[in-house]
Amino acid sequence: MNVPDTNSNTEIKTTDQLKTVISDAIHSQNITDIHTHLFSPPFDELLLWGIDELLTYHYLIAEVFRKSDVSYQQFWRMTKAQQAELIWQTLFIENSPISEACRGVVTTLDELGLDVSSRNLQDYRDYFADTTVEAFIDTVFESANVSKVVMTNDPFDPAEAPVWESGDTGDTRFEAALRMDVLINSYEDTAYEHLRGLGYEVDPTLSSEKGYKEVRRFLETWIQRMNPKYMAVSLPPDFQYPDDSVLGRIFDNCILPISREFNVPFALMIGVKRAVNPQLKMAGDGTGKADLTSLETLLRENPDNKFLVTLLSRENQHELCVIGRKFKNLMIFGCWWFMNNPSVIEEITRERIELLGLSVIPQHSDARILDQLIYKWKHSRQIIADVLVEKYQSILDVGWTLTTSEIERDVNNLFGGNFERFLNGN
Ligand code: RAT
Ligand code: ZN
Repeated sequence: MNVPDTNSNTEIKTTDQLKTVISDAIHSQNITDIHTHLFSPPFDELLLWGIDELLTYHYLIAEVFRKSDVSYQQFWRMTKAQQAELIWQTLFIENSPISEACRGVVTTLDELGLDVSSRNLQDYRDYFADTTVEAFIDTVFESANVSKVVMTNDPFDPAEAPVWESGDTGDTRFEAALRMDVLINSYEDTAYEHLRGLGYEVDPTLSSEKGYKEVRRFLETWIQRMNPKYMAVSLPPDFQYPDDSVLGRIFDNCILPISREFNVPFALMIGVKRAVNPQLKMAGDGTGKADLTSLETLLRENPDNKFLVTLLSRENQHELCVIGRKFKNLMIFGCWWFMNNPSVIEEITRERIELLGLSVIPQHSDARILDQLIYKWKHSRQIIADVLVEKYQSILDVGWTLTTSEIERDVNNLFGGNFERFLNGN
């Protein structure tokens, strides 16, 4: 975290000064990125980076089919390099790359010092071929001014297991989040067998105290192994709580007690409709508006539990802010996935600050490819800065006084302080 310098108690007098102070504070503040899909180097192939990964990001895969005649079958038969070439040709050469996901690639290449006007894919490939992943992590963290990233760690993924078992996840800038999607959303199909295979005496419908105890034991083991910042799950828009299904029983008997006992918040990412178009594979998920009554109930009935929440539907965002005003055990975070577009980030950030002041975590990157930290944070920082200028200006206009260090304090809270306090508080 940045320590405000002692000369920053000067009062801000003009709009130009305000803009400069906010811009400096936002750009010099290092960020804790609370939700990514990045991995530290020991996870090996799970850590994605480089131009071909950037171009085959699933957000771009969804876009390429709209502009290319390639069939799903043809596309999935291609190698990654061929897919990247098709996406480059279709979305960057034959059309202008102005969607947010395309623009992100252009910003990233530019920030890395590559010549975007050359449009020379081979040059970009050569740049990545000449660097090591360790060196590139430093380049990216420095360029994005990110100090920590929280990974998404699936205890059911055999590719992650050896690293967790080794006890060494390498680079400490990468922290863990214990992802619960398989346990919660696929208990009967996948998790049950897996747990049995590991010697946990669970029952197929998870409806006995013995089964709950075993799932708690599984969670405890993984909390000790990963030391996660939080446990997390993505949920469909029609998620219900309370509920006498596996989900409701796992919440009440396993996750919520463990979350309290270990002081590990539970992150809910609500509103994803998985596989709306299965032909698109990972790019095939959609969004839907949730009924937030369930979230209110969860927050009200579990006041000693801490919840981090982000929602995927634009229509839910205002209601979520109102819920935030009612429950201090809720920390709203990020503009998730289809919300992570400039116009929506701007709208949501303004709405959150108007309703909740500075008590939110305005953004996370959701980066899947290391390089994306650069553009996702560059784009979001600018929008957050613009909203802050407007809000601070409105109180300066009526005679409120502000100092540089006060603005630095606020920015520090938005980009890391609020998260730390939420994790560490009671
Ligand atoms: O934003 C994404 O990349 C999505 O595919 C999801 O991973 C989503 O963020 C999630 O965490 O489920
Ligand atoms: Zn994600």
